[in-house]
Amino acid sequence: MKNCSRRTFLKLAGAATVAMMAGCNSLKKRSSKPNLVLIFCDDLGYGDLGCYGSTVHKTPNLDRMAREGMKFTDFYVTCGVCTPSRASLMTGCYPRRVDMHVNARPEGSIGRQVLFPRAKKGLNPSEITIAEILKDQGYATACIGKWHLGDQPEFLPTEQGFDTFFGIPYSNDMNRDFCPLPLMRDTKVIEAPVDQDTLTRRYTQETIEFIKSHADNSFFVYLPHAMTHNPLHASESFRGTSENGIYGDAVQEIDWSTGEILATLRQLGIADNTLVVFTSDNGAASRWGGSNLPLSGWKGGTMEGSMREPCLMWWPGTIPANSVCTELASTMDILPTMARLSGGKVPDDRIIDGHDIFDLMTDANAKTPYKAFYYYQKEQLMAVRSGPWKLHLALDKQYKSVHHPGYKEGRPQKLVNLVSDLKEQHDLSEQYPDIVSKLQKLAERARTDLGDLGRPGMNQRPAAIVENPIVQLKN
Ligand SMILES: [Ca+2]
Repeated sequence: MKNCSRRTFLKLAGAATVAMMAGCNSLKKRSSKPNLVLIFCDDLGYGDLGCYGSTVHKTPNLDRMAREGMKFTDFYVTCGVCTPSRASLMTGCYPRRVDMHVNARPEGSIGRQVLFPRAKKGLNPSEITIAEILKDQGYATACIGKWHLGDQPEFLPTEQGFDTFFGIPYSNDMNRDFCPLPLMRDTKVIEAPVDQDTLTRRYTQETIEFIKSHADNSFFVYLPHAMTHNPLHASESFRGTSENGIYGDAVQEIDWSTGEILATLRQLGIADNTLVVFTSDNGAASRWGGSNLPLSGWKGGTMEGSMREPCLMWWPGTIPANSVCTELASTMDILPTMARLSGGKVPDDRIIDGHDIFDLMTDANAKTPYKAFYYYQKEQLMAVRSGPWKLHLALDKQYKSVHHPGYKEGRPQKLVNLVSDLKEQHDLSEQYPDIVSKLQKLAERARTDLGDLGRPGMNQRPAAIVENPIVQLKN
């Protein structure tokens, strides 16, 4: 009897130990902070993925990511070109807020909308980036890819919250005689000009290695691809594989890359503790083979095709599978959302424009936190959206284009309903004067807050200017 009792006791004790261990494990799992992976393509259009309607690109991995996660239909960037769009992603603010809409070229001209090699300007180190918030929460942080928020030493990713940087400091078409396109590791150039055919593959390898070496801790990988920005490149094994030339090959290699990253997370058993976000910095450009269909407009403008992007979010067990979010969200929301998930805080000593959208990611009935969304081009307020309505504002004059400094003639206002008129063709301003007036009031609020052409905003913060930039990239 005693023996039996003892055996029973041992058995029970053993079971209790197992239960306790299981309890510890699940507690550990629940309380550990989620890993965060942010994949940011360059100039990839709304219509470039199979799950967004592309018939010329095969994207089985991204299509599977959409089936296993959430697809956003109304996900915006804050500007149709690289630098301002990335400034928003990193800070959670409109580019106007952080003064990253207008660049300063080495010679001082402000004709362009993005930073050029040796620019005197960069994202002010006093801004608080996503990486800085996550680093404070104990995350290992890596930037693997294109930075484009300043190439001077004080602006590089390693000064903005990233433990490591492997990538190019600006766009892949900025390959100049005086400065061949550099591949950098942290603050050092390791190859120039970089062999661009290899970039997507090497970024993927670096990402997988970083994930593997930090699988036991919380990590944040920011992976801003060089593709599909012109000049287009793909590695040998992807060349000629698509029905859409080199552009399609590059898209398909990005699809492969994403599949490899998700497979790594599954193999390591950390998929259910990792949020992966996949999106793009602006719409496809008109000339290189991309598609923004069914939207109108191209990169560089304020039509939907320029500023609305494909966006997939994947977190098995947390984000419902095969779900679609049609509410308005933006890249500015990534910082507040990731801050919350990490247990960190959104900075409260400054205005942050983005919102925590965890509810949108997990609750089909959640509504957008935006009362209004603003479309700026450079420092000019072009349009405002509220609900389904978008008002293209009446302008006395407007910027010519991304590549041509100067102004062209103005335009009359145009009110469109984005639900019934995705191509923004039919002006309804005469039928809905009350809506026009409401949107004009919202626009005026933005002008007071953030400014407009020739009108300073009240709540802008300065970018940093370097008077005598060090040309540290020239080896
Ligand atoms: Ca871009």
